[in-house]
Amino acid sequence: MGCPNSGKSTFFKALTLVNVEIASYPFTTIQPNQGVAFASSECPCKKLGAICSPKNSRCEGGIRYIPIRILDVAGLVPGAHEGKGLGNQFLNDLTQASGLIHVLDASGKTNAEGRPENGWDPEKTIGVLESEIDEWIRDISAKAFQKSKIISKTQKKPIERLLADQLSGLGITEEHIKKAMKASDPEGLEFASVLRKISKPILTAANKIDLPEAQENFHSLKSKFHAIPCSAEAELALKEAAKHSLINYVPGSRNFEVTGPLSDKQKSALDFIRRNVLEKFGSTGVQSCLNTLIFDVLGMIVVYPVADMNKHSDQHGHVLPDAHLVPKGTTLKELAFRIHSDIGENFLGGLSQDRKKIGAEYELKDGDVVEILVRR
Ligand SMILES: Nc1nc2c(ncn2[C@@H]2O[C@H](COP(=O)(O)OP(=O)(O)OP(=O)(O)O)[C@@H](O)[C@H]2O)c(=O)[nH]1
Ligand SMILES: [Mg+2]
Repeated sequence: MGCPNSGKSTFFKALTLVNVEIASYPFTTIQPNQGVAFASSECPCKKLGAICSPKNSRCEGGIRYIPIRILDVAGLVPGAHEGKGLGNQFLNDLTQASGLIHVLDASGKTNAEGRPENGWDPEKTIGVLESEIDEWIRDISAKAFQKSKIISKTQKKPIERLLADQLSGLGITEEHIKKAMKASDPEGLEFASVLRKISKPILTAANKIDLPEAQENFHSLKSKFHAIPCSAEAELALKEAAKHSLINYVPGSRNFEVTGPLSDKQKSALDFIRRNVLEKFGSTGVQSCLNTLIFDVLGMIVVYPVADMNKHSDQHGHVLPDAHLVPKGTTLKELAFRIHSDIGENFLGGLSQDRKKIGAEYELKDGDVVEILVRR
Protein backbone atom coordinates (compact mmCIF):
# COMPACT_ATOMS: atom_id res chain seq x y z
CA MET A 1 0.00 0.00 0.00
CA GLY A 2 1.02 3.62 -0.26
CA CYS A 3 0.09 6.93 -1.80
CA PRO A 4 -0.93 7.15 -5.47
CA ASN A 5 1.82 6.88 -8.09
CA SER A 6 4.45 5.57 -5.64
CA GLY A 7 5.07 2.35 -7.61
CA LYS A 8 2.81 -0.16 -5.80
CA SER A 9 1.62 -1.88 -8.97
CA THR A 10 5.16 -1.97 -10.36
CA PHE A 11 6.32 -3.56 -7.09
CA PHE A 12 3.43 -6.04 -7.23
CA LYS A 13 4.12 -6.93 -10.87
CA ALA A 14 7.84 -7.34 -10.17
CA LEU A 15 6.98 -9.91 -7.49
CA THR A 16 4.18 -11.77 -9.22
CA LEU A 17 4.61 -11.06 -12.95
CA VAL A 18 0.82 -10.65 -13.01
CA ASN A 19 0.05 -8.18 -15.76
CA VAL A 20 -1.38 -5.09 -14.06
CA GLU A 21 -1.81 -1.51 -15.15
CA ILE A 22 1.12 0.80 -14.39
CA ALA A 23 1.02 4.50 -15.24
CA SER A 24 2.55 7.81 -14.23
CA TYR A 25 -0.70 9.31 -12.93
CA PRO A 26 -2.55 8.84 -9.62
CA PHE A 27 -5.34 6.29 -9.08
CA THR A 28 -4.30 3.95 -11.86
CA THR A 29 -5.33 1.06 -9.63
CA ILE A 30 -8.92 1.06 -8.40
CA GLN A 31 -9.80 -2.56 -7.69
CA PRO A 32 -7.14 -4.44 -5.73
CA ASN A 33 -4.91 -6.84 -7.69
CA GLN A 34 -4.31 -10.23 -6.16
CA GLY A 35 -1.34 -12.46 -6.81
CA VAL A 36 1.15 -14.91 -5.42
CA ALA A 37 4.71 -13.90 -4.49
CA PHE A 38 7.39 -16.10 -2.95
CA ALA A 39 9.26 -15.60 0.31
CA SER A 40 12.71 -17.13 -0.02
CA SER A 41 14.75 -19.00 2.53
CA GLU A 42 17.66 -21.43 2.54
CA CYS A 43 16.33 -24.98 2.03
CA PRO A 44 17.69 -27.71 4.37
CA CYS A 45 18.25 -29.98 1.34
CA LYS A 46 21.79 -28.62 0.91
CA LYS A 47 22.92 -29.53 4.42
CA LEU A 48 21.13 -32.89 4.29
CA GLY A 49 22.63 -33.70 0.89
CA ALA A 50 19.11 -34.51 -0.31
CA ILE A 51 17.37 -33.79 -3.59
CA CYS A 52 14.03 -32.12 -2.89
CA SER A 53 10.70 -32.94 -4.48
CA PRO A 54 8.62 -30.08 -3.06
CA LYS A 55 4.82 -30.03 -3.18
CA ASN A 56 3.60 -26.78 -1.63
CA SER A 57 6.61 -24.66 -2.66
CA ARG A 58 9.59 -24.57 -5.05
CA CYS A 59 13.29 -25.25 -4.53
CA GLU A 60 15.86 -23.78 -6.90
CA GLY A 61 19.59 -23.92 -6.27
CA GLY A 62 19.06 -24.74 -2.61
CA ILE A 63 16.68 -21.81 -2.06
CA ARG A 64 13.11 -22.62 -1.06
CA TYR A 65 10.40 -20.32 -2.46
CA ILE A 66 7.26 -20.30 -0.33
CA PRO A 67 4.04 -18.88 -1.78
CA ILE A 68 2.53 -15.79 -0.12
CA ARG A 69 -0.74 -14.16 -1.18
CA ILE A 70 -0.21 -10.48 -1.90
CA LEU A 71 -2.56 -7.64 -2.71
CA ASP A 72 -1.88 -4.43 -4.64
CA VAL A 73 -4.35 -1.80 -3.52
CA ALA A 74 -5.47 1.64 -4.63
CA GLY A 75 -3.48 4.67 -3.54
CA LEU A 76 -4.29 6.29 -0.23
CA VAL A 77 -4.50 10.08 0.18
CA PRO A 78 -4.86 12.35 3.23
CA GLY A 79 -8.49 12.17 4.38
CA ALA A 80 -9.01 8.65 2.97
CA HIS A 81 -10.72 7.50 6.19
CA GLU A 82 -13.38 10.20 5.54
CA GLY A 83 -13.83 8.91 2.01
CA LYS A 84 -11.35 11.16 0.14
CA GLY A 85 -9.72 9.71 -2.98
CA LEU A 86 -10.79 6.10 -3.16
CA GLY A 87 -11.19 6.23 0.62
CA ASN A 88 -12.74 3.58 2.75
CA GLN A 89 -12.97 1.01 0.00
CA PHE A 90 -9.17 0.91 -0.10
CA LEU A 91 -8.86 0.74 3.67
CA ASN A 92 -11.31 -2.15 3.88
CA ASP A 93 -9.12 -4.08 1.44
CA LEU A 94 -6.40 -3.97 4.11
CA THR A 95 -8.48 -5.93 6.63
CA GLN A 96 -7.34 -9.27 5.24
CA ALA A 97 -3.60 -8.45 5.35
CA SER A 98 -1.26 -9.77 8.08
CA GLY A 99 1.36 -7.15 7.27
CA LEU A 100 1.79 -4.13 5.02
CA ILE A 101 4.56 -2.97 2.73
CA HIS A 102 4.44 0.78 2.36
CA VAL A 103 5.74 1.45 -1.15
CA LEU A 104 7.04 4.98 -0.70
CA ASP A 105 8.27 7.21 -3.53
CA ALA A 106 11.55 8.06 -1.81
CA SER A 107 12.56 10.50 -4.53
CA GLY A 108 10.26 13.17 -3.14
CA LYS A 109 8.86 13.79 -6.61
CA THR A 110 5.34 12.69 -5.69
CA ASN A 111 3.48 14.26 -2.78
CA ALA A 112 1.02 12.44 -0.48
CA GLU A 113 -1.81 13.26 -2.93
CA GLY A 114 0.11 11.38 -5.63
CA ARG A 115 0.79 14.59 -7.58
CA PRO A 116 4.20 15.62 -8.95
CA GLU A 117 6.00 17.97 -6.57
CA ASN A 118 9.73 18.58 -6.55
CA GLY A 119 11.43 18.42 -3.18
CA TRP A 120 8.48 16.84 -1.29
CA ASP A 121 9.70 15.29 1.98
CA PRO A 122 8.87 11.55 1.73
CA GLU A 123 9.04 11.25 5.53
CA LYS A 124 5.82 13.28 5.67
CA THR A 125 4.11 10.61 3.57
CA ILE A 126 4.90 8.00 6.23
CA GLY A 127 3.14 10.09 8.90
CA VAL A 128 0.13 10.68 6.63
CA LEU A 129 -0.26 7.00 5.96
CA GLU A 130 0.07 5.89 9.57
CA SER A 131 -2.45 8.41 10.79
CA GLU A 132 -4.94 7.50 8.06
CA ILE A 133 -4.76 3.86 9.10
CA ASP A 134 -5.03 4.86 12.78
CA GLU A 135 -8.17 6.91 12.04
CA TRP A 136 -9.66 4.03 10.09
CA ILE A 137 -9.00 1.60 12.94
CA ARG A 138 -10.35 4.14 15.43
CA ASP A 139 -13.65 4.34 13.49
CA ILE A 140 -13.91 0.54 13.59
CA SER A 141 -12.93 0.22 17.25
CA ALA A 142 -15.18 3.07 18.43
CA LYS A 143 -18.19 1.39 16.73
CA ALA A 144 -17.16 -1.98 18.18
CA PHE A 145 -16.84 -0.39 21.64
CA GLN A 146 -20.37 1.05 21.49
CA LYS A 147 -21.72 -2.33 20.42
CA SER A 148 -19.75 -4.12 23.15
CA LYS A 149 -21.18 -1.80 25.81
CA ILE A 150 -24.72 -2.73 24.72
CA ILE A 151 -23.94 -6.46 24.67
CA SER A 152 -22.30 -6.25 28.11
CA LYS A 153 -25.67 -5.30 29.61
CA THR A 154 -27.05 -8.76 28.79
CA GLN A 155 -23.89 -10.89 28.73
CA LYS A 156 -21.71 -10.94 31.83
CA LYS A 157 -18.42 -10.90 29.94
CA PRO A 158 -15.55 -8.43 30.43
CA ILE A 159 -15.59 -5.55 27.95
CA GLU A 160 -12.10 -6.52 26.69
CA ARG A 161 -13.38 -9.93 25.61
CA LEU A 162 -16.47 -8.51 23.90
CA LEU A 163 -14.33 -5.97 22.10
CA ALA A 164 -11.86 -8.68 21.04
CA ASP A 165 -14.80 -10.70 19.62
CA GLN A 166 -15.86 -7.67 17.60
CA LEU A 167 -12.34 -6.98 16.33
CA SER A 168 -11.25 -10.57 15.67
CA GLY A 169 -11.49 -9.90 11.91
CA LEU A 170 -8.45 -7.64 12.31
CA GLY A 171 -6.57 -10.42 14.12
CA ILE A 172 -6.95 -8.66 17.49
CA THR A 173 -7.03 -10.67 20.73
CA GLU A 174 -8.13 -9.85 24.28
CA GLU A 175 -4.46 -9.45 25.28
CA HIS A 176 -3.97 -6.88 22.53
CA ILE A 177 -7.03 -4.94 23.71
CA LYS A 178 -5.70 -4.88 27.28
CA LYS A 179 -2.37 -3.54 26.05
CA ALA A 180 -4.05 -0.88 23.89
CA MET A 181 -6.32 0.19 26.77
CA LYS A 182 -3.24 1.24 28.71
CA ALA A 183 -2.65 3.86 25.98
CA SER A 184 -6.18 5.28 25.84
CA ASP A 185 -9.86 4.36 25.89
CA PRO A 186 -11.16 2.42 22.84
CA GLU A 187 -12.43 5.60 21.22
CA GLY A 188 -9.03 7.29 21.33
CA LEU A 189 -6.41 7.55 18.60
CA GLU A 190 -3.64 6.07 20.78
CA PHE A 191 -5.71 2.93 21.28
CA ALA A 192 -6.05 2.59 17.49
CA SER A 193 -2.36 3.27 17.02
CA VAL A 194 -1.36 0.42 19.37
CA LEU A 195 -3.76 -1.93 17.53
CA ARG A 196 -2.35 -0.88 14.17
CA LYS A 197 1.19 -1.74 15.23
CA ILE A 198 0.02 -5.18 16.39
CA SER A 199 -2.39 -6.12 13.63
CA LYS A 200 -0.97 -4.32 10.60
CA PRO A 201 2.80 -3.94 11.09
CA ILE A 202 4.31 -1.85 8.29
CA LEU A 203 7.58 -2.23 6.44
CA THR A 204 8.71 0.87 4.52
CA ALA A 205 10.09 0.27 1.02
CA ALA A 206 12.10 3.31 -0.10
CA ASN A 207 11.11 2.90 -3.77
CA LYS A 208 12.54 4.56 -6.90
CA ILE A 209 16.00 4.27 -5.30
CA ASP A 210 17.45 4.30 -8.83
CA LEU A 211 16.75 8.07 -8.84
CA PRO A 212 19.46 10.35 -7.37
CA GLU A 213 16.91 12.28 -5.26
CA ALA A 214 15.81 9.01 -3.60
CA GLN A 215 19.42 8.13 -2.87
CA GLU A 216 19.83 11.51 -1.15
CA ASN A 217 16.74 10.93 1.02
CA PHE A 218 17.57 7.33 1.81
CA HIS A 219 20.02 7.73 4.69
CA SER A 220 17.46 9.48 6.87
CA LEU A 221 14.64 7.09 5.84
CA LYS A 222 16.81 4.18 6.86
CA SER A 223 17.90 5.56 10.20
CA LYS A 224 14.46 6.86 11.25
CA PHE A 225 12.15 4.25 9.72
CA HIS A 226 14.36 1.20 8.96
CA ALA A 227 13.35 1.67 5.32
CA ILE A 228 14.68 -0.81 2.77
CA PRO A 229 16.06 0.63 -0.48
CA CYS A 230 14.25 -0.71 -3.51
CA SER A 231 13.67 -0.17 -7.18
CA ALA A 232 10.52 -1.91 -8.31
CA GLU A 233 11.15 -0.75 -11.86
CA ALA A 234 14.65 -2.31 -11.90
CA GLU A 235 13.36 -5.61 -10.51
CA LEU A 236 10.57 -5.71 -13.08
CA ALA A 237 13.02 -4.98 -15.91
CA LEU A 238 15.37 -7.77 -14.73
CA LYS A 239 12.54 -10.29 -14.35
CA GLU A 240 11.18 -9.43 -17.80
CA ALA A 241 14.64 -9.75 -19.34
CA ALA A 242 15.09 -13.12 -17.62
CA LYS A 243 11.65 -14.26 -18.83
CA HIS A 244 12.76 -13.54 -22.42
CA SER A 245 16.05 -15.46 -21.83
CA LEU A 246 18.14 -12.31 -22.28
CA ILE A 247 19.74 -12.68 -18.85
CA ASN A 248 20.12 -15.17 -15.99
CA TYR A 249 18.87 -13.51 -12.83
CA VAL A 250 18.09 -14.86 -9.39
CA PRO A 251 15.69 -12.44 -7.61
CA GLY A 252 17.37 -10.84 -4.63
CA SER A 253 20.90 -11.25 -5.99
CA ARG A 254 23.41 -8.50 -6.70
CA ASN A 255 24.23 -9.64 -10.19
CA PHE A 256 22.91 -11.03 -13.47
CA GLU A 257 24.54 -12.68 -16.43
CA VAL A 258 23.78 -11.69 -20.02
CA THR A 259 22.77 -14.76 -22.02
CA GLY A 260 20.99 -13.40 -25.09
CA PRO A 261 21.40 -10.75 -27.78
CA LEU A 262 20.69 -7.24 -26.44
CA SER A 263 19.75 -4.10 -28.34
CA ASP A 264 21.74 -0.94 -27.46
CA LYS A 265 18.72 0.35 -25.53
CA GLN A 266 18.40 -2.87 -23.49
CA LYS A 267 22.12 -2.90 -22.84
CA SER A 268 22.17 0.66 -21.50
CA ALA A 269 19.06 0.04 -19.37
CA LEU A 270 20.67 -3.03 -17.82
CA ASP A 271 23.98 -1.18 -17.30
CA PHE A 272 22.08 1.60 -15.55
CA ILE A 273 20.47 -0.93 -13.19
CA ARG A 274 23.79 -2.61 -12.50
CA ARG A 275 25.61 0.63 -11.70
CA ASN A 276 22.85 2.58 -9.97
CA VAL A 277 20.98 -0.08 -8.06
CA LEU A 278 22.74 -3.44 -7.76
CA GLU A 279 26.27 -2.17 -7.15
CA LYS A 280 25.11 0.57 -4.78
CA PHE A 281 22.52 -1.32 -2.74
CA GLY A 282 23.40 -4.99 -3.20
CA SER A 283 20.07 -5.93 -4.86
CA THR A 284 16.93 -4.29 -6.25
CA GLY A 285 15.48 -4.68 -2.73
CA VAL A 286 12.08 -6.02 -3.80
CA GLN A 287 12.62 -9.60 -2.62
CA SER A 288 14.36 -8.27 0.46
CA CYS A 289 11.26 -6.19 1.37
CA LEU A 290 9.05 -9.28 1.19
CA ASN A 291 11.48 -11.45 3.16
CA THR A 292 12.03 -8.78 5.83
CA LEU A 293 8.28 -8.37 6.28
CA ILE A 294 7.69 -12.11 6.63
CA PHE A 295 10.71 -13.14 8.67
CA ASP A 296 11.68 -10.04 10.69
CA VAL A 297 8.57 -7.86 11.01
CA LEU A 298 6.01 -10.68 11.28
CA GLY A 299 8.52 -13.02 12.93
CA MET A 300 7.78 -16.15 10.88
CA ILE A 301 10.04 -19.17 10.55
CA VAL A 302 10.05 -22.05 8.03
CA VAL A 303 9.71 -25.66 9.16
CA TYR A 304 9.60 -28.90 7.20
CA PRO A 305 7.44 -31.73 8.58
CA VAL A 306 8.20 -35.19 7.15
CA ALA A 307 6.73 -38.67 7.72
CA ASP A 308 10.04 -40.52 7.49
CA MET A 309 13.13 -38.90 9.02
CA ASN A 310 15.49 -41.44 7.38
CA LYS A 311 14.43 -40.39 3.89
CA HIS A 312 13.30 -36.86 4.89
CA SER A 313 10.16 -37.64 2.93
CA ASP A 314 6.38 -37.95 3.18
CA GLN A 315 4.59 -41.32 2.88
CA HIS A 316 4.79 -41.13 -0.91
CA GLY A 317 8.54 -40.54 -1.04
CA HIS A 318 8.45 -36.78 -1.71
CA VAL A 319 11.61 -35.38 -0.12
CA LEU A 320 11.07 -32.26 2.05
CA PRO A 321 7.61 -31.92 0.50
CA ASP A 322 6.14 -29.02 2.45
CA ALA A 323 7.61 -25.81 3.80
CA HIS A 324 5.37 -24.36 6.52
CA LEU A 325 5.55 -20.72 7.58
CA VAL A 326 4.75 -20.52 11.30
CA PRO A 327 5.21 -17.79 13.93
CA LYS A 328 8.38 -17.96 16.06
CA GLY A 329 7.55 -19.77 19.29
CA THR A 330 5.27 -22.37 17.63
CA THR A 331 5.51 -25.74 19.36
CA LEU A 332 5.61 -29.17 17.73
CA LYS A 333 2.05 -29.95 18.83
CA GLU A 334 0.80 -26.61 17.49
CA LEU A 335 2.44 -27.45 14.15
CA ALA A 336 0.66 -30.82 14.20
CA PHE A 337 -2.70 -29.03 14.55
CA ARG A 338 -1.78 -26.57 11.80
CA ILE A 339 -1.10 -29.44 9.40
CA HIS A 340 -4.34 -31.25 10.18
CA SER A 341 -6.67 -31.46 13.19
CA ASP A 342 -6.43 -35.31 12.98
CA ILE A 343 -2.64 -35.11 13.31
CA GLY A 344 -2.99 -32.73 16.26
CA GLU A 345 -5.57 -34.92 18.02
CA ASN A 346 -3.56 -38.13 17.55
CA PHE A 347 -0.22 -36.49 18.33
CA LEU A 348 2.24 -38.72 20.23
CA GLY A 349 5.54 -36.86 19.89
CA GLY A 350 8.25 -36.31 17.33
CA LEU A 351 11.77 -36.79 16.07
CA SER A 352 14.28 -34.05 15.36
CA GLN A 353 16.70 -33.97 12.43
CA ASP A 354 19.33 -35.83 14.50
CA ARG A 355 16.65 -38.43 15.33
CA LYS A 356 16.29 -37.39 18.97
CA LYS A 357 12.87 -37.61 20.60
CA ILE A 358 11.10 -34.26 20.93
CA GLY A 359 7.86 -33.56 22.77
CA ALA A 360 4.67 -31.54 22.39
CA GLU A 361 6.27 -28.42 23.90
CA TYR A 362 9.37 -28.50 21.66
CA GLU A 363 9.79 -24.99 20.27
CA LEU A 364 10.44 -25.10 16.54
CA LYS A 365 13.48 -23.37 15.07
CA ASP A 366 13.90 -21.86 11.62
CA GLY A 367 14.82 -24.56 9.08
CA ASP A 368 13.83 -27.47 11.36
CA VAL A 369 12.97 -30.78 9.72
CA VAL A 370 10.70 -32.75 12.08
CA GLU A 371 8.91 -36.06 12.02
CA ILE A 372 5.57 -36.06 13.84
CA LEU A 373 4.52 -39.37 15.40
CA VAL A 374 0.79 -40.05 15.51
CA ARG A 375 -1.44 -42.72 17.05
CA ARG A 376 -2.70 -45.05 14.33
N1 LIG B 1 12.31 5.55 -11.44
C1 LIG B 1 11.41 4.68 -10.98
N2 LIG B 1 10.12 4.77 -11.33
C2 LIG B 1 9.24 3.87 -10.82
C3 LIG B 1 9.66 2.82 -9.95
N3 LIG B 1 8.56 2.08 -9.62
C4 LIG B 1 7.52 2.65 -10.27
N4 LIG B 1 7.92 3.72 -11.02
C5 LIG B 1 7.08 4.57 -11.90
O1 LIG B 1 6.12 5.25 -11.07
C6 LIG B 1 4.88 5.43 -11.80
C7 LIG B 1 3.73 4.86 -10.99
O2 LIG B 1 3.83 3.45 -10.93
P1 LIG B 1 2.61 2.52 -10.49
O3 LIG B 1 3.19 1.19 -10.22
O4 LIG B 1 1.48 2.60 -11.46
O5 LIG B 1 2.20 3.25 -9.13
P2 LIG B 1 0.98 2.93 -8.11
O6 LIG B 1 1.50 3.25 -6.77
O7 LIG B 1 0.43 1.58 -8.35
O8 LIG B 1 -0.07 4.04 -8.55
P3 LIG B 1 -1.68 4.09 -8.30
O9 LIG B 1 -2.26 2.78 -8.71
O10 LIG B 1 -2.09 5.22 -9.18
O11 LIG B 1 -1.86 4.38 -6.84
C8 LIG B 1 5.08 4.72 -13.14
O12 LIG B 1 5.44 5.69 -14.10
C9 LIG B 1 6.24 3.75 -12.86
O13 LIG B 1 6.98 3.44 -14.04
C10 LIG B 1 11.05 2.74 -9.59
O14 LIG B 1 11.51 1.87 -8.85
N5 LIG B 1 11.87 3.70 -10.14
MG1 LIG C 1 -1.40 0.97 -8.90
